[in-house]
Amino acid sequence: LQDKGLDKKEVQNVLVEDARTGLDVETLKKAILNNLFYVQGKYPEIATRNDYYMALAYTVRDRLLQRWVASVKQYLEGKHRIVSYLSAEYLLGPHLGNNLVNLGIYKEAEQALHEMGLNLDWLIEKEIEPGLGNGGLGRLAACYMDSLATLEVPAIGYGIRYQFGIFEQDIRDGWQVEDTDNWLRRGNPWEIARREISYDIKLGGYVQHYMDRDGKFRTIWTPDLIVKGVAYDTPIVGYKVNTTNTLRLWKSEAPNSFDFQSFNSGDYSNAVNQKIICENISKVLYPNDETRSGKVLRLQQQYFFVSCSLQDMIGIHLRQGERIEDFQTTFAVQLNDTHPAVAIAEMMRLLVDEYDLEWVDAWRVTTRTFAYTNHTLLPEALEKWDMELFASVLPRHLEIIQEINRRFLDEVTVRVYGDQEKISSLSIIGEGPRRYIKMANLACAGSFAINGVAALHTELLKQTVLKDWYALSPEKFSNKTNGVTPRRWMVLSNPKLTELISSKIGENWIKHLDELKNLEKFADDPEFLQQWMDVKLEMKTQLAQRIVNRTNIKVDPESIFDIQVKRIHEYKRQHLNILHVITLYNRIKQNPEAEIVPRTFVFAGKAAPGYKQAKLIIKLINSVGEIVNKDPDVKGRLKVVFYPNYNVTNAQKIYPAADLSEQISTAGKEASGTGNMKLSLNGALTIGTLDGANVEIRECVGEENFFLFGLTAEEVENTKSDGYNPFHFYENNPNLKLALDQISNGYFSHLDDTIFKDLINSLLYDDQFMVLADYQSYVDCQDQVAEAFKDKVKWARMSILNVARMGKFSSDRSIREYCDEIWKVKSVPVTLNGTSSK
Ligand code: F58
Repeated sequence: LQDKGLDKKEVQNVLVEDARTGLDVETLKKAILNNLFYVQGKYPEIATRNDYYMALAYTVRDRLLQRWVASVKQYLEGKHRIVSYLSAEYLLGPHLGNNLVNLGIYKEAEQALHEMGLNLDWLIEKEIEPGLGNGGLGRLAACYMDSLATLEVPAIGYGIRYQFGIFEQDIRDGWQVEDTDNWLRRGNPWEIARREISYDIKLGGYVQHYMDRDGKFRTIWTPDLIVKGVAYDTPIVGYKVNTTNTLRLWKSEAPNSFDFQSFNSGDYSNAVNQKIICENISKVLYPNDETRSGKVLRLQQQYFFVSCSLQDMIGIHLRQGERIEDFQTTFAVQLNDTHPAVAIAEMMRLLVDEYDLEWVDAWRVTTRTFAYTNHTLLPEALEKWDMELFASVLPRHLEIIQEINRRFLDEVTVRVYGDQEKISSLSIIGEGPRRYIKMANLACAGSFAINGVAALHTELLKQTVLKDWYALSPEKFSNKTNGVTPRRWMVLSNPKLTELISSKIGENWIKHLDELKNLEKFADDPEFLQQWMDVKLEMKTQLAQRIVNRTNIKVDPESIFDIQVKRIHEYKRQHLNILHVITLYNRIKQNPEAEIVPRTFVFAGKAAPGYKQAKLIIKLINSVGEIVNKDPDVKGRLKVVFYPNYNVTNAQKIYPAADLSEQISTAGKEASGTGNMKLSLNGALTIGTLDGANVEIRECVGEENFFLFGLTAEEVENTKSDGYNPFHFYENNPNLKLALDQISNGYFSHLDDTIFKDLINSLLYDDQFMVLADYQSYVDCQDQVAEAFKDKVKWARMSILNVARMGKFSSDRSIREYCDEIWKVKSVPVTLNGTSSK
């Protein structure tokens, strides 16, 4: 400090509460006007809604900065192991409301704005969410960042600052239409560009080896292209603690020194082209779900963010005065699926080529640093890279992977006594007409821990896709069932239910979700039951309003809100749900007086732009809706809604209004699911298969509070190996036959009998996902749902018990398990003005 001409006292004074840090209503009001003036350059009379949003956002950011700086300082002063979460996706959702909740100043901000004649919700809704993820995997990363901070665990999340996040979905004539997500168009008050933190990343080119004067082997990698990664930091504050961790996202740019030659030689357009190529790397999030083709840019993205992140971590480690050999004492690095798995090869390259470590020493560091989470069992979704493509982007890493594989297979051959099948299953390099690299195998070989994301998923991993790895190193395997943060998914999104719960059991449950248990004793209290039903009805009424605004469909808040919101995928079986809708519709048509419990079916979710069947499912939902919603015989008893552009913002409005949560994937296909947890936590009952975390949810809430149907994972496999014939189900089930025939012959599509042909054919003659096999069991189960819903009080009681027993599914619990069992890290409370929490 003295070097910089600063007095220690002066610097510390910044931390004393002042106009930029105070949390009371008066100070907040002053700060908002101050920021309106000094940041937006406006006075109230001419300020726009966005100006006010920005003024409030900067007011909140000032308060975060104080905690953020204190956290960084405290981490650097002591010797603490830091969690480094590597994820290609973070589906954060809007920051403003969440930061107000976690800072504990939501009410104060609301009051301050109210006194200024403004409305907080109106400003919160102005924020464009950062949709830097596809779905569950990206959202899990965001929940985990929240829990790490809340549990006061030193952590950095590393990822990519995509200029365009997940596409925006619009529905036109029933079809999905994609639009680009220009989320940065109004600026981003939540990030700080750290231009001084940047790294050069090499791509392509060739490798040379030589022996230096001291007889040491040296490697030179001469790239085709160098790109620069610049750090953009976002603070992640924990709930009512000072701890504020960093989410560091990398943006790609052209290096400063860039293309002087072309420029000097007058080749201006080439220089501009090269700049564009560099900027393209962090341009757009790939929307592919589960299956994807080998795209060079995707591999470049993965390597780009992983290399920036590892160089950054090594820098932090060395600046602490530590030896490179002890890297793993400073960082525990979690690989969120295989997308960052190239980190294992990059770590070896950095240690061996740049820091001169011997191979065995480098491998020791690497294999004590990384841990790998698997998120899928679908074999077609396991990442593979064509070897030639890989070599064209990362020539040095191919050599390193080959060396890792050579040494690894030497060891394995002895262990499996030459069993060729096992050796080729464990090999990191796949043989065939074209050779390829198996990223899951690289991740397993280079990690000290491997986990699945739900109990069933971990068991199936051990029995199927990672069977030989489990046999080789059972001690590496463990289960870490997913969880969700109750801050965003209850306190922020469902304030009414939050308040009702807290009025009975206090507020402790927000940080200790197990305490929801204490609600059980109120499950028979008539007053509480009534309040519970009132809150649900109010949330349904609000959603009904949004639905009519967005889709023009009028729905009845008293009907069952039957909700399936998630990515559209055949394995998630939105088409099974729609077959049930058609079945109810047919009951009405066959007997208009039939007793039908009114239902509103809400669907939402994006289909990968290149996934034909998924897009056809969206069209089918809308086509069925068009007929059912308008048919006078239905008398409004059934409504089908496709709510467009499912994202975090919309999810927050949908979950609180759900009565019934559809978790109907083919058993054995959904790794865990997290929407199942959020819906249940918000008081919805689940209709579901024994898949993913549904199994554990059912165990917790009790089988009497869970609507179970369908084949088990084992039965699915047996049915398939016995020669499953979907056509047989079609022929022998008149209701199923009728529904499928109606779809085929154009009943829902203005007599066009061609549109849904591919979908129907795949169901009748292939049906990989057992839709027809599970149809009757599903319909029967739905009949039980309808029957149960008739008794509103009984339903409310089930709903309360359900919520009371969801404590396990907090991401705090998941993160505690990762900390204790994998990362071996402890919390480090951050003090501010002498206290560690609000
Ligand atoms: C999801 N995977 C699982 N992948 O499907 C879900 O069961 C689980 O709850 C969740 O992870 C969290 O563990 C998932 O969301 C992706 O979005 C990938 C993005 C990159 C392309 C391949 C799919």
